[in-house]
Amino acid sequence: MASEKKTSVAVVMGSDSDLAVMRNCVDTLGDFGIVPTVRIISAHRTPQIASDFADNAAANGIKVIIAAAGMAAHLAGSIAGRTTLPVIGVPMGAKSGLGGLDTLLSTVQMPPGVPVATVAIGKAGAKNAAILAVQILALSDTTLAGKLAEFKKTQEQKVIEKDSALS
Ligand code: RP5
Repeated sequence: MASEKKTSVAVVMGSDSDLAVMRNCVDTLGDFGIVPTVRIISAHRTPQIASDFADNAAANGIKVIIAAAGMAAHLAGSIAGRTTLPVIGVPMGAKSGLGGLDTLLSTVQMPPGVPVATVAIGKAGAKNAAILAVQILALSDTTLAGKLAEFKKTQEQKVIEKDSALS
């Protein structure tokens, strides 16, 4: 089993086939200076490891868990049921021929009392999961809060420049 590094964010995914999309999440966290713990853990194929991960995450120093899975996606929900840490779910797209709608619904439709903060399907969601994790951490980290403000400003400026280029 991969060792747990002492970082504030864990990025877990159900399969190595999710890795190409989830690189967008890891890279975006990197833009904010966060090197996450990255794990391949499956709610269905490695259920005991998934349980152990969830049970030990807080004690291992994790503050936010990002969980990505495809098809009948239960990884984020099953982790959320075993921890008080915030869990962000990333639905993986188009593995089943249903375009990711199956995955979106199985990630977002959690019963009351066990929230999973679900982002968009695929690449956009992978990136937004990272930004949402940074926003959570920035509530108690002024350096991160400053980086977020800078990120927003740069993003805005890029759109303004594209708009100006049209006229
Ligand atoms: C899910 O099943 C994984 O998260 C992946 O998105 C999907 C298919 O897995 P593989 O068959 O590609 O390993 O559990």
